Amino acid sequence: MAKELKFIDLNYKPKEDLICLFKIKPARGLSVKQAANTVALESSVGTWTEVKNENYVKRLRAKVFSINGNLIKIAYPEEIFELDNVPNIFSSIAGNIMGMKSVDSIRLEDVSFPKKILMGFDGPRYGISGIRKMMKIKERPLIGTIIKPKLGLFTKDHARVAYEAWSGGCDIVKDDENLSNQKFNTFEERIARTLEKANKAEEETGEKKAYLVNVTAETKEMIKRAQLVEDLGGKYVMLDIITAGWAALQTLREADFKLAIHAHRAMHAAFDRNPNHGVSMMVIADFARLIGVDQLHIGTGIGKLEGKIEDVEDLLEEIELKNVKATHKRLNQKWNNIKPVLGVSSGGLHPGHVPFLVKNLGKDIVIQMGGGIHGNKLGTKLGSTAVRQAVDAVMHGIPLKEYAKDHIELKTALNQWGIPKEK
Ligand code: CAP
Ligand code: MG
Repeated sequence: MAKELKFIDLNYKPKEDLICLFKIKPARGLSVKQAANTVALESSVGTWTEVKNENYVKRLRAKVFSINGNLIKIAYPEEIFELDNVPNIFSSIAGNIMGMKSVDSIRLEDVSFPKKILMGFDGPRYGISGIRKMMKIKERPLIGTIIKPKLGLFTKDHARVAYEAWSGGCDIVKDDENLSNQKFNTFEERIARTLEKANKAEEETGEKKAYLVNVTAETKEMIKRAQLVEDLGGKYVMLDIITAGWAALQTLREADFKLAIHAHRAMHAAFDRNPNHGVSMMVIADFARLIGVDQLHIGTGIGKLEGKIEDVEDLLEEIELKNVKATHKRLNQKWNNIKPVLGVSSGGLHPGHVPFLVKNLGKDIVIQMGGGIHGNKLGTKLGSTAVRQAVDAVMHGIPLKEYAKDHIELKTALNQWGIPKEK
């Protein structure tokens, strides 16, 4: 343990630094200040003992400039990073420190990027307004489905289910996170056949229909697959950004396809579920926006997966606003030219959840239902119609129960799953 707290400077006013907000629980016998010093040291230029040339690199020290109970803020001089290399940044700010003995637990709650880092990235190609323009949907939430069963369908059935969903009223059909290039449903055949159905549904309905195929794979293969999507006239690709990794997301975005990127966050909970340790979803969302996803899963606050609606609202602000204001658990961020990302609400949703989602998250979201569409007793097509009806009802300010009286698809869904009481 360092005797002098050289990495604490409570008078420091950050300028062009990258700021991190951490929640830490010091190990027994240590104060928050001592533990914070160790965090700043290990995540910048220091190690467990003094070494030669320390004076030489002094200017690159990270500085703990705020301590508020267990919440500490650390400023990292931008010079210590390769500015356009996200894996490199994570190796410092969420690297060794996550396993240090001097903290019982440590959670990176938020990060705020200085201008120089923002300038190294393009952010989303389309963002909310670009997606709305592409899909020709002005105001209402976008409606999406995930093909279910999530694995095992043969390609022709996958394409048929997609077609039914589009015909019934979905705008977006996406692969599930664990579908890639399995024998029963290979990538090449799936993209070709499903895009054919998207075109057919577009012609028949006069609406835009998008297929979000999962290109998650080793990076060269990922690029090959994205290229094929572009060549076949697709609009979107989907990437499992956590399992593929930050470098893969950078590779995909920097390849500069004309495709929108839908970011699935499978495995995020390994980092963010423990409220005292790990990396928060806020941080994941920040880097996803910085690199440039167009859509990002942010949770529901009501469906099958862990997460409070307040946290989902905070996340939505983080990815949508131009200027994000600090709260006790969040840092401010000016996003400059980086576009807003469209939030995706998904996981255990059914039509009865639509009023809650729009009330709490607004209209600039994608509402996604897998089971809540394909599980409808009337089947996929009418299951999609039921969601569309729920969205129409909410957009016209009509209670679902009333709208369901002369809309049998919605009525069926509500009979199956009900309308949850608001907490
Ligand atoms: C939803 C889903 C999505 C989750 C991801 C699933 O299906 O396809 O992957 O929503 O979670 O596999 O669970 P259902 P999140 O609609 O049938 O639940 O959005 O929280 O990242
Ligand atoms: Mg899924």
